[in-house]
Amino acid sequence: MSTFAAVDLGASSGRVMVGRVEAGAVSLAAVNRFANEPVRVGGTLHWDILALYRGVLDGLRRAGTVDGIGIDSWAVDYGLLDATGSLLGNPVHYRDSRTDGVPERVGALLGEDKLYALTGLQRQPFNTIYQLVAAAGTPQLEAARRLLLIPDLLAYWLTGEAGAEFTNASTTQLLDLGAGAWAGELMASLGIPPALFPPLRSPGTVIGPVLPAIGIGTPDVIAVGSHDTASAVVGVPAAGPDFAYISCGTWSLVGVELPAPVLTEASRLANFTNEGGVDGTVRYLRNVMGLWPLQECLREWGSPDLPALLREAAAEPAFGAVVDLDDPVFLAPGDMVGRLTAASGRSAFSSPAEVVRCILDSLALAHRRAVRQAQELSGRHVDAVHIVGGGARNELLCRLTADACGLPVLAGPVEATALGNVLVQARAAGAIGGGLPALRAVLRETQQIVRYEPRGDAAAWRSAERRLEA
Ligand code: ADP
Ligand code: LRH
Repeated sequence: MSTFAAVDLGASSGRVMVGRVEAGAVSLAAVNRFANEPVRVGGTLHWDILALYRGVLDGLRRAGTVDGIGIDSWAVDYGLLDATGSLLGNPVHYRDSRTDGVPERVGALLGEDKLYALTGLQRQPFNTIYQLVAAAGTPQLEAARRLLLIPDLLAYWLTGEAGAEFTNASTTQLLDLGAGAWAGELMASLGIPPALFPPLRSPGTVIGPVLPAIGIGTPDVIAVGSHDTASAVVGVPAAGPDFAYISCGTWSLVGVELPAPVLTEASRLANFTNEGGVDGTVRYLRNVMGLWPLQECLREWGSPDLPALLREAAAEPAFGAVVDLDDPVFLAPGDMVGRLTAASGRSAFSSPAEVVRCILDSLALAHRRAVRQAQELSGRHVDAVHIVGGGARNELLCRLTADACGLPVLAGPVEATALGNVLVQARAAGAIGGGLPALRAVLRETQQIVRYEPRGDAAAWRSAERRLEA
């Protein structure tokens, strides 16, 4: 039996899990879970990176002897190191407002179409490219000699080895998609020093052993799909190629897996992204606002019991209020109920359950739109939608998504990201063989998956959709 530690840092929480791989089976157990609570300092929203690192170390200590460690996290954010390798300040959170107006400026300078042709990436205000343009001229950026994305930063602290794992590098909008290399000219044209970026590394390569001084033994740290969504897509238990996935947590990442990017004008205008996947695949997807609005409401209400609230929401009438969750107005933290109320056109909601129902009906509508668009834009027909991540625990959302898409929803695994992380390590260590279909077959045989059949009323969903378009 081989044992691997998966470090998975999500926007709402982090965990260290131990995956056991034996005779074509995989099992997973959590050894540490910790909250990921951003901190606003001097008007800027930061990640508490040392608290996260402490959670990682505590978890690795509890994991005991392992054959490998893989790290994945949310995309786009980075730490800057000075010439001695010291971290220059806390990484800034992608929801910080420092990039307001920057994408428009960069787009006007370089041409949105040219940027899309080169990088294949969606335009999101938080892309690394815009964060770096926003930070231009700051003493911190001037002093920086290295930029490391979050999983690469943690791997650097554990091993002393600096590098940039490919799937996460593909989310920066600074990668030349065709060449599979950093886009040096693009960086230079924006005054971003190309020398900041370390060499790329592929999922499945060994980064190096943990430094003995850390005191957790010296297992190898292995590069996985270090973008959490890349690992989540590995962890989708699909039986063939004709599936859509929704990696549903803080975000809903909705799309299909393709052998080659889609770079059409229609794709660019729909803001679909071509992110790098494991084994040379393309994650062709759209960022849908996901469970973030719900998380923010729960925070506002003082963390009430979620399962109880979801039961109440299930009893609320459908489509009482729907909002367009793709609206960037919902991106920033704070006053989510106020923003939902304004967008719904109502004067007020009468209860938290009504707000939750509005969020989930609206999220199911956004899932429907993105699943349809992914098929139209890519030409890939799908016959099922897989929901993985924390959202797979939300029965109401899974049911509404099946109804909205008019397709069966297969929900689970909840920890698809950690499983994808473990399987890529296991393959690199020779504990398991095969391509993505073989890894997914292991998941189908060992993980719990719940099936939701679509029910009736297609007309009701069409009319709710029209209400949003009006
Ligand atoms: P991230 O990786 O972005 O931090 P996760 O995949 O961990 O996100 O999913 C977190 C989400 O899972 C929460 O926002 C919450 O809505 C959902 N969730 C967690 N537990 C439950 C539960 N018991 N019932 C329904 N939904 C749940
Ligand atoms: C999900 C995620 C997503 C990115 C966002 C910044 O955790 O990695 O794929 O777009 O965070």
